[in-house]
Amino acid sequence: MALSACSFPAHVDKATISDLQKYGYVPSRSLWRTDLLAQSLGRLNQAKSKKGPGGICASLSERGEYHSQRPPTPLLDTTNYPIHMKNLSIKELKQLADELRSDVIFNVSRTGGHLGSSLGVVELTVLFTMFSVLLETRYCGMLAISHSTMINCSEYESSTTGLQSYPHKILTGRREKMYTIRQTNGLSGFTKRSESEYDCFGTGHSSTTISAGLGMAVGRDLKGKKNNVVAVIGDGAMTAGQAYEAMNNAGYLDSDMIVILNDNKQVSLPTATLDGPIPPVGALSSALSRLQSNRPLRELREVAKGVTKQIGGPMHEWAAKVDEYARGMISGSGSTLFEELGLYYIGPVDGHNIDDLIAILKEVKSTKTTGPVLIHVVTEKGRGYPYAEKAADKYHGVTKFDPATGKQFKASASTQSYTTYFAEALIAEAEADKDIVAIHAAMGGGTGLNHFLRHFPTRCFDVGIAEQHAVTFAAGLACEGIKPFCAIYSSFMQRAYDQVVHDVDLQKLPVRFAMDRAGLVGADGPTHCGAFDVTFMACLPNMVVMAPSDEAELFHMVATAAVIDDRPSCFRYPRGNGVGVQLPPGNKGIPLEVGKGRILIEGERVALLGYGTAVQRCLAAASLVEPHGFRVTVADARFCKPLDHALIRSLAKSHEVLITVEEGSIGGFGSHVAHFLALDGLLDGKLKWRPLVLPDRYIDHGSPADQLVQAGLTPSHIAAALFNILGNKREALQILSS
Ligand SMILES: Cc1ncc(C[n+]2csc(CCOP(=O)(O)OP(=O)(O)O)c2C)c(N)n1
Repeated sequence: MALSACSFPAHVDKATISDLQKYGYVPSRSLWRTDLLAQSLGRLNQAKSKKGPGGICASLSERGEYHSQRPPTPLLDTTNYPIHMKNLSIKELKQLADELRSDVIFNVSRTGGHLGSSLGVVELTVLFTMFSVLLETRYCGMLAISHSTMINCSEYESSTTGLQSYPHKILTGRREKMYTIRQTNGLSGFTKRSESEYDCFGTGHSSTTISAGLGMAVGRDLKGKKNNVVAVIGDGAMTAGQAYEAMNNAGYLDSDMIVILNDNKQVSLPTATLDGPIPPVGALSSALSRLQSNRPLRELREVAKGVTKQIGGPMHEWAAKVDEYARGMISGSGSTLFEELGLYYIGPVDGHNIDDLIAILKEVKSTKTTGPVLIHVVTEKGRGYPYAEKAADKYHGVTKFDPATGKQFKASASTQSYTTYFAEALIAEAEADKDIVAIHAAMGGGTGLNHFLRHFPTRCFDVGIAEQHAVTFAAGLACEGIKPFCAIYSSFMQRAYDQVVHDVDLQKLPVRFAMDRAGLVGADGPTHCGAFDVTFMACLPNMVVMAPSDEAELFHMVATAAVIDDRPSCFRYPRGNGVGVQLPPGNKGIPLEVGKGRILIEGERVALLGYGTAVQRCLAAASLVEPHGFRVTVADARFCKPLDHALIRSLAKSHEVLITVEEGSIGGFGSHVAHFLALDGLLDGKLKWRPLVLPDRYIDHGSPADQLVQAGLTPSHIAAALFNILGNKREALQILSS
């Protein structure tokens, strides 16, 4: 049964609006009055008590009304841009939130993507979008600054985490294109400045919002503008050092801005959790929980704040002391962590309660020159969709699914992911060597280390979203003779580069870096693309840099890294599944000779020298050219540093053409080969060398196959390059057009 249009408002408590109006809180078609926060909250509490527990509208899920068909969304159908929300009442805002939630669920069920985070911020999104319009803003943009939300407009600047941007996209003119999300030429899964004027900052990597928001606030002040800035940051994102650097600076600069801490008690990415919901890591999370349980003190504080503002003169000073006292008492439970950094703390607030959120934002907004304010908002990941609420991973990222049953359609594969093979290889090494430990930055599922954790609960460290700390922490462990494997996605490793250089490589400490998601990553797009790791790792003097060409090689490289104990090492492997080669017995890799590659096919005239899984495409290219009468050499470099000079010299001397192939940016493996060839005089004769690398631009999200075509790195492209260099233009064209 499809939802009927009239079923939407039916769940909204009709008492709410009239009660609020009766208390003088809500003029019929406008939200804003100048009530003080404490008064507003008090009234809302009274109003809520007439509504029953929670005081907020029942969601569709509470009525069990999710179906496989698109749900009717009468109000959302007339709300394509923020301006269309201008005259909505609170009741209608609640209905809009409900419809928005059902629309997000339906859309994601058709495309797959990030669901849980978006469901958690539906009310916040509606509210911020509304807020900006009501303040007669020129333009408003809920923008994602990775794990945070901000509105950006003449009155408001806000950003939301990239993963949380789906409701924002729907309310900012992109609803019609939601079916294209994360697909080739479709909408991005994150906010992106080039996609919409409503995306005022691009996101993908976490914890950037407060910094960007502060920059926007100070920029506004310098330009003499009056807009507000709101930055929303997740409790996970709040575990990163950058958030504290930004708060420290915000407290000092004292520019007006609002930071919304979106606390859903999930610090680490909850994907691939093996044993049910994972408790949030880190001391911050416990501090936030204590704040939530400290209700009497919160109430005292609200009272104190109200008193402070209502009275002046000596009494005001007294009230200010009460306020301070309330803060001081709360400080025992951790809230002044923010206050001591100079942010005025308000909270915790139910982030699904539109009434309370409005009251607070209105109050903060109406107060002139507040300096930075932090509003601690409590939300639930997966909110309103029962299957997500119940799931250990809260449906953080999903494949296509049936909204009626929540059942995801997962394609079966004959091989496992490189991620899983890495975990299996490391477990095998750690079984043999008790000094081996594993470290990840809030990515137990993404890195496969949840499996390692199961085997070795005391030897696996989730440090929160803190790549910089992860690397230096690993360096410290290495100082004590521990053998740390630091598993960090290639693109997230960018954030920890100075730590890799200064704390690890310079001191020649044997930290092993496992860099997952190397190369193109498909739907996640350029923010998560592992393009640069070979370039930035191989230029470091002490680093051993390797890349497996298949899953068996990955096992061997994990074993190789385990035995390299006098310097740092790293290896990269892609998103996706293995190619189906035989694995080493007992999953135990055999250490490789460092700096030695191998020849896979002996041929003539042309040598294809691949690095990493690009070797597979070299092999496929060799098969493509064979029917044309060419048998080419294919070699697997295995190491970018140290390079196998003997292998390269011999290939260069015995072939007319040498083509290096890699899925990485310029400056990587090919550049190291060229450097060696030039210094060795091997480019002074007849040899033709050509590098195939990722193009010097960012490749948008899309299917992996489409991305590879855009990059010019398919087997056909390699074969065509080969024919072109040999002067066989016709074959080159043929192969590209077939
Ligand atoms: C620098 C960086 N490291 C790791 C990630 C991977 N990641 C994506 S979401 C996430 C958890 C975010 O938690 P939170 O900020 O609380 O947002 P939520 O998804 O819970 O709303 C992580 C670790 C990332 N996006 N950026």
